[in-house]
Amino acid sequence: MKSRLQDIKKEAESEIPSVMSEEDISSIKVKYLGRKGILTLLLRELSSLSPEERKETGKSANTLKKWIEDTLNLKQTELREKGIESLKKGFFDITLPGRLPDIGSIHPLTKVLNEVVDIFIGMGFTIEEGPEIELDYYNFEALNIPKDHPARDMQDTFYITDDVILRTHTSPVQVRTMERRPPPLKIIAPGKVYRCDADITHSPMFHQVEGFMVDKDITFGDLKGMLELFVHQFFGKDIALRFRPSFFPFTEPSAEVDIQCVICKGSGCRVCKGTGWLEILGSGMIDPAVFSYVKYDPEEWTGFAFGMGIERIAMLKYGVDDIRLFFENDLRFLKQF
Ligand code: 2U9
Repeated sequence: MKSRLQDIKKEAESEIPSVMSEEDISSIKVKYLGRKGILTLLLRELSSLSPEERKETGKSANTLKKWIEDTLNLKQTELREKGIESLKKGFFDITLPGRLPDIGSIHPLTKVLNEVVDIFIGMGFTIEEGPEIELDYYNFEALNIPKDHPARDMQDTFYITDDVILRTHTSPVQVRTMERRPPPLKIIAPGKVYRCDADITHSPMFHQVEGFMVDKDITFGDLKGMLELFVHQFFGKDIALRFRPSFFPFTEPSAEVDIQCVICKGSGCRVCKGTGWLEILGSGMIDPAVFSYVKYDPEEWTGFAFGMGIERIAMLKYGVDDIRLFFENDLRFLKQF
């Protein structure tokens, strides 16, 4: 038994100092100290020895048992500390939050378009839509735009054939609506329009919202009231506006609307070119010639109309100085809205 103990001791001393993992530690524990472990079995056999031998071998066996237990405990502590050190070296911070997936947001033009539309819905207007590929008749002819008008030029309009074009404004929607429905009408026409033009304030495709109201006894006063309400809701109650005489083939009289510069509040700056005012939309009383095209009696019905470019309104509201930023899809720009 003495020599068996010697063999166990030799084996333990040669293999325990080289353990590399927690798995090694538990399998060595089982091998020597488990219920059927080699040292456990030897300790059980001690009772068969004489008292003298039992005392001597028992002492050596218990010393070996303690050495195995202490060495394995030490090894376990060392391994755990090493593990933490190697985690630290790899800068692995388990408290960092995980990476979130990119989440989309409403495009600033959609946001502004929806805001404008919502304000007019609040005043009782309803939405009408129409085709972006349009007939010359609805885009120009029925809107009293003469054959020699510069807007009809190839330089300004995208032609598909002689009679078919990409619409240059959403006004044909109103003409089509009047053909389908008798007055009174109170509609807005939002949508994409196309013009052969590109620089920092013009894009070949842009968005418009046009409004249109036809009824008995509609006056320029109704137009002014509605547009004032719109400006105060969209830009703020403290923003002044003015109506400046203008000309459009489809409205008479016509006016352009300016608002007090939203940047300098009227004192003059780079954005308003020192004038203190910014042009935001065009408007007027519907020309009786337009009513004649759709067989509305101009003696019985009057109406007003207005139109605005959404990109321009968005640029003024948010101080954006280049229209192309809306179409480049740079997330650093889009995330600001
Ligand atoms: C019908 C009759 C009249 C719509 C109008 C304007 C004035 C106007 C511009 C604003 C900036 C176009 O995007 S823009 O370049 N629009 O100035 N639009 S009155 O008048 C109509 C529409 C339909 C049947």
